[in-house]
Amino acid sequence: MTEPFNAASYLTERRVSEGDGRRIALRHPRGSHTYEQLTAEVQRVAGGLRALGVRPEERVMLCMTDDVELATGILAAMYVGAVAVPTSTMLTGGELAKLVVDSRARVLLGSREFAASVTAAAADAPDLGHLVLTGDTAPDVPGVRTLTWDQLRDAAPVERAYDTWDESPALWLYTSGTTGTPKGAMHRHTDIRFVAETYGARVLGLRPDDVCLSAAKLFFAYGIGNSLFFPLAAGASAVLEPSRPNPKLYTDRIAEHGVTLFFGGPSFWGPLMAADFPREAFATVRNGISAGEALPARMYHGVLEQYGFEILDGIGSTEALHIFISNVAGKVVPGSSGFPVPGYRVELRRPDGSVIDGPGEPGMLFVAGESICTGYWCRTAVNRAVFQGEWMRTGDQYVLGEDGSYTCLGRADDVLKVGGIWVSPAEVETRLLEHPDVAEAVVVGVPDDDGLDKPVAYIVPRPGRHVDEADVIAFCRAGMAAFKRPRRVIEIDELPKTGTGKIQRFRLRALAAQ
Ligand code: 3SK
Repeated sequence: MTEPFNAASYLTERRVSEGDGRRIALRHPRGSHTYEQLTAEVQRVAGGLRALGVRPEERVMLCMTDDVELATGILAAMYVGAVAVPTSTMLTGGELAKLVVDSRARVLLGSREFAASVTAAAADAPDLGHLVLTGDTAPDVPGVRTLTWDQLRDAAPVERAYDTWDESPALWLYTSGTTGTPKGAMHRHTDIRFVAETYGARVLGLRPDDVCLSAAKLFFAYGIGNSLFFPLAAGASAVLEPSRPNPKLYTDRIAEHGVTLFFGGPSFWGPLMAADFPREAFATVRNGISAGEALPARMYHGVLEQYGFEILDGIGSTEALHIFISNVAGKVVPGSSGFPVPGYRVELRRPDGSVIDGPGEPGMLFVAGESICTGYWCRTAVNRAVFQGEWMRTGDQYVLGEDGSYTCLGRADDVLKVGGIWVSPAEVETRLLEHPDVAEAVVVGVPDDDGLDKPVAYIVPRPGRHVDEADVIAFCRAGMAAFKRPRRVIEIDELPKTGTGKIQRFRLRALAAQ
């Protein structure tokens, strides 16, 4: 039975009606927004979207920096019953165009910093009607009506949220997979309330005096929970930082705003430890939170010793919307992902599908819980493999410890997580094969000194040619988002293959690790 529920209204005007209107919801480079101001701004942007003709369930894509416009754009799309689709700001115009086309977005909202990529994407998307850009000028894009953010928010506000149901689609988040083609994980309004009431309330214990700061940006599932869903559901506040995460800047923001919950990942904690800031800089932080990749135990101990706060590592996924296994304050098992979050069930299964019922035996991690997405948009074959009844196959190998904690053993397939972001070897290999010197290419993940995977490319050159590492890396950077590039390029005469011609990636991983 579906119930009326609108997640944007739950995160904004509910707080006002419950007496929190004057509390600060968002802190950002140009000041702050109270819950009253945030609600009014969401209603204004919602008015703009409606004036553009956006209909319930149509997609509104956003490629924007973490700032008020992105937060209000996401909430306004949901407020009018449309589907917010925040996308990575690291994509090239070509990569972004594929998402605009796949989602059939009607409107694309972009920050002026990304004018080049959003304009290129808009020019290549037949279903797109409107492009809105922050800043003073709207670019010319044939076949698309363009306007500035100020023009968008100039329409009459929408003063009542659309009557969505808890089951209505609210948010799509694109995630990369083995095939190299990103898939849109579809989330409902109710999923947002569920993650806020489970992980946000019961693991992090968010309270109105909390101030959240996240190194993971809002376009990630991890970031949107950290910077929008959890703080707003609790009447707390979020610091929005448009710049790329850098330990010095983020440490300054902690002092400036009295941050209490500090969200990052191993690729952020490593440089933070190396930077050697004074311990007092973190005096207000009650917990660090980590996800994206398994947190090496040495980082947990190092940050605790050096800066005095405990990091709670967890595992989540874009498909589950947020973290479903997590460590808990005061009960951390360093090196593990922790314990199932209340509201979720997890199982480890053998290759034959039987369930492992005790500690010590590794298995494929499955998870069940209300926030699991309804599926990937228009991807039936993958949906049938990944979503099995109420269970989702995560693709991660885990083992249960005697103490009830779960520890990650790695991926069951070839996909890599680099700095917490999925990278599809197939996609990078496709780009490498476009290089004039490359005959064959294979990309594997090779752990660095902290055990965190970095992409390494093995290349068989065309006859009479050699590959130049710097040139190949620059070629990748030019054609795809920079985070996907190989960090090393190794020339090889022949790739190791099985008798049936299948590439033996494990041999290349072992070779690179020597
Ligand atoms: O990578 C993770 O662990 C994660 C955590 C929260 C939300 C989304 C993701 C992918």
